[in-house]
Amino acid sequence: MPVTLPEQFEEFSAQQKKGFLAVKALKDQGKQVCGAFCQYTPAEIIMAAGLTQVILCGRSHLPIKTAETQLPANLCPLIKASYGHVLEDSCPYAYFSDVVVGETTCDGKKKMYELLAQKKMMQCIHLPNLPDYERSLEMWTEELRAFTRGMEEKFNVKITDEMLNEAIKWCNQERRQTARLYELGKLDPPAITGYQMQQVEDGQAFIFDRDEKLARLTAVNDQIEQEWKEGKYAMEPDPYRPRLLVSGTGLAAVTEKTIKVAEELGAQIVCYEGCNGIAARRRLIDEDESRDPMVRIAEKYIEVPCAVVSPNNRRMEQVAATIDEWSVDGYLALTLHSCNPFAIETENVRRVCEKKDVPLLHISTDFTPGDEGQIRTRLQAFIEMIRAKKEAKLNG
Ligand code: BJ8
Repeated sequence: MPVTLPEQFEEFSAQQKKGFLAVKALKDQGKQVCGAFCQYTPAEIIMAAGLTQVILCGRSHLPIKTAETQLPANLCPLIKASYGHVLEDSCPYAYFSDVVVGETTCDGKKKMYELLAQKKMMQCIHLPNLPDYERSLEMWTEELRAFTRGMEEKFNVKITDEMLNEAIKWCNQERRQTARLYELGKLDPPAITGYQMQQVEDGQAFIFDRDEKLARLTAVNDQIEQEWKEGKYAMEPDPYRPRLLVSGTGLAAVTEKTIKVAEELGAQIVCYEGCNGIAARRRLIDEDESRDPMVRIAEKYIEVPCAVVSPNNRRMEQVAATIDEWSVDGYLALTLHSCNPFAIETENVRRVCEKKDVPLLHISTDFTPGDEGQIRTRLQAFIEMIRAKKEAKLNG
């Protein structure tokens, strides 16, 4: 019997709006807020400093016009939307941020941060470009120490090893639960859709009470597992349903016209890969307290499989392993207009997929609705092709 689990998923998707009030309540209580854009942001250090982390990535096309008064039109929509919100004071999370963490990822973001620094207090982290270069970890650890000192000075706190160890344990618990959500995508018939995964994933970022966040993530996983065991599935059993692996940044802004449509057209999104994907979630921080916590934090974040590092071999290994483990039939690469790192790297991902005989569809999009029809047509052709291939294979 299919089940949609409507209430709990809607609750998560409504969380962003509730988060507006929650962040204001935090400020009313005198708490400090740290805005961030990127998976390289070391959440453990921010937590140890006593700040609440909020996500500032723009997800609407509305502030883009304002941003284009200062930024080039042919820039990634995520950068323009994020900056436009700050110019307009239209994002409460940016408005209430006491400090904004930037990171030297892509050129567009780096240069936007220079402008942002004239509007908000910022602290930038300098990333190594070559993640596996032997001196990179050393440099990156020192960079995180400098970041820690900067937070200590700005907020007049002392960040101890004990505080970092506690934050490491808490963030690991959260990672275990979000990894568990993606693990549910392995089940066949589906226990959860990719759209539902996104709703939970997106909504949990706007729950600022740590205990509540962990409890709700655990509860939703437990419930989905239990309902699957009772024969309540997220989709009807179908041996020919194409199982898709998805990658992309700024997904929250494009989920409705891509992921949701792919599943309406008969596919199932079984997992996500990339900086926010399964491998990053499974990669916990070492909890061995006899070792320097800063080194352990650095070891984790240097492994973020982002296209801004070169070469990004780690991501290619993760794509290959995820295809096998999740029995993937097709790969959906979602990139944003003018995002060169991910658009170019998609060619390397395509080569990995070819070796696995997994077709790849690359959709480059932005935050406007103008390409919805074209995306639907392309997804339909892709899903029909995979379905026919699967039917032919299973029927000999
Ligand atoms: S760790 S993926 S969150 S940088 S889409 S702004 S790269 S031009 S978002 Fe990202 Fe951190 Fe990497 Fe993850 Fe630039 Fe591309 Fe725009 Fe991007």
